[in-house]
Formats: sequence, structure tokens, C-alpha cells
Amino acid sequence: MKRLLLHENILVCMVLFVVICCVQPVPAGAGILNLAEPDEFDDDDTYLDATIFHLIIEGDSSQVATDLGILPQRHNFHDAGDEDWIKFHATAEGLHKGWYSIRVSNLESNCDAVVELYDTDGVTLLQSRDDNLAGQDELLEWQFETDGTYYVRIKHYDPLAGGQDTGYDLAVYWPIGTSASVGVVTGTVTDQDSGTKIGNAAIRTDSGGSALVDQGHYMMLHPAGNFSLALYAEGYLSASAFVSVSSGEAVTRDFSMTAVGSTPSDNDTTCFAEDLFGADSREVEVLQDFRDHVLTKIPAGQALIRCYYRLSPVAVRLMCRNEAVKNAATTMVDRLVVIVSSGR
Ligand SMILES: [Ca+2]
Ligand SMILES: [Ca+2]
Ligand SMILES: [Ca+2]
Repeated sequence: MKRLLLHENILVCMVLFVVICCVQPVPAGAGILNLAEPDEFDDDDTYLDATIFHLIIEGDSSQVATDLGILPQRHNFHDAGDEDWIKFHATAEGLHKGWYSIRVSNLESNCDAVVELYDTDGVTLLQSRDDNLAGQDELLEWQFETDGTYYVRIKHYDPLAGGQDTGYDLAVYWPIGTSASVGVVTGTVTDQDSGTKIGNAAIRTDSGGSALVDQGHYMMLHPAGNFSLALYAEGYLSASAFVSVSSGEAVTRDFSMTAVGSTPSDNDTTCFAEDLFGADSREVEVLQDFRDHVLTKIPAGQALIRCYYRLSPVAVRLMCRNEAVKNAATTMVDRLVVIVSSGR
């Protein structure tokens, strides 16, 4: 009988041992970890991997923006310590006077978001906002004094939190304070010589519009009307063009950029004479002929060509803003065409 009791006690101890070994301590926060799928942008945990955000104009709800997917991004903190980075190109001047709004909205119950804005180096913190609790919106507003590409980090207030019910919408708005009519400009950006797509390029308009080129393609919401658009990419001559877009319309302007040191092609959109007279005009034909048959033959002429295309975006912006400058430029080019024509 004693032996039987001893065996029963041993059996109970073994069962207890197995149960104790199987039941692991639960770390803080683990109850909500690893239960959510990463959001569609979640390769974005540093500023170097930041997702390009297509800026939204406050008050706009146009169908054309919806059709192109220029909308707030849906993110979540799928795991503890998840960070979500985006980047956008800001302009200091224009209709919005350099102001932008970064908004986190439609938060789920376990999402307590912190919004941080970083300078163009990706590491210098400009401002941090965490005014509200879980499930409540956050808003960071900033007036930029310098054009450039800036970074935004969204993180959870609790570094151990993550998983289910941490979803949120993220958007950067161009707060021009109006629901004015809006159109969209889209296009491709390629290397003139190789035809390869150019990334790491930025677009700015004289109305304050801006966009980042994503793998050779860009999309930009913009108030309807006429404006000048300039394109900048490291290692390339800047390009520019006049653009006219109507409400609800999507227009396409493709660019082929000229690498520094290369000779601009006939298709290069940097030429402000084309903007003045049209690409197929006699004036442009005479000037292009002079460029290709005279200037390209001598070093001074090649330097003049590079200087011309470098200054063209500035000239286009000035002409767009000031009718007198445009008239003066027209007169100047007219006289130049006469001189060039008479010398041939
Ligand atoms: Ca995420
Ligand atoms: Ca992330
Ligand atoms: Ca918060």
C-alpha cells in the first residue's frame, strides 16, 4: 500500500513538472504581439527606406486623385518596435507659404501614435507631437523655410506594443485652405542618352506644388490652372516646362534629362525658347540649328549650351510670374533669331 502511494506521488510530481515546464512566463505586451500582418509599406523602418508620400491638397476629394491612389496611406504597428517612415518634398514658397500638415487619423484602439518630423538629413529632429492617447488623432504642422526632401517617423508611444488593432491612416497635406478645383500631373523621367528611369529626382512648381520621382515616375496633385514646373536630379541639368491642368483632369508631361556634361537633345524640355514659341516653331528650329552646327563645335559654345540649360528653369519661372519678363524674353529671342539667321 505504501509502495502504491509512493508511485502515485511520483506520478503526480511528474505531471506537475511537465505542466510547469510547458507553461512559460508571459512577457509584458506579448499578448498582442505577432498577431498582425505587416502593412503594405512595412519595409520602412529607417529614413533610408522611407516610402515616398504623394502630397494631398487639403479639402480635395477629387475622383482623379482617388483613381490614381493619391490618398492617405494605411499603416499599422504589426510588431513591437515597428516604425513607419515616409518622405516628401516640401517647398518654402507658393500658395501654402511653406506650411504642411502631417496627420495620423482613423486610429484603432491599440494605436497610440507619435509623429516626428526630421530634416533633410533624416536624423535631425525638427518637431515631435504626441498630444493624444490611443485611438486618437495626431497632427503636426510645420512651415518650411527651405525647399527639400524631409522625413516623417511614426512610432507607437509604447515600444513594447504592437500587433492587432494598431492600424492608422497617415497623410501629408498641402493646407492651402480651400477646396479649390484640383488636377493631377503625371509623367516619366528618364535619362536622355540611356533611356533608363531616373529616381531620386524632385519636382517643384511656382505655385508651391512638389513631388518626388519614384523609380522614374511621378504623380502630383495641383490646383487647376497654369504654372511652371521644374525638375531637379543630382548629376543632371534641371528641366522645366509650362503646364496647364483643368479641374479633375490628369495631364502627362514626360521628361528626358540631360546628364551634366552631355549635349542636350532636341527633346530636352529645359529650353525656355520652346516654352515661348513652341517646340515646332521656326524660332526654335533656327536656334537648334545654330546650337548643333555652330556652338557644339567649339568649347566656348559648349559651355554656353550648358549655361543656357542650367538657367532655363529660372527663366521659365520668372516668365510665368511676370508678363513683362516674358515679353522682354520674347523680344530678346526674336532679335537673336534674326542675328543667327543673318549670319548663315
Ligand atoms: Ca508598419
Ligand atoms: Ca515599419
Ligand atoms: Ca499619441
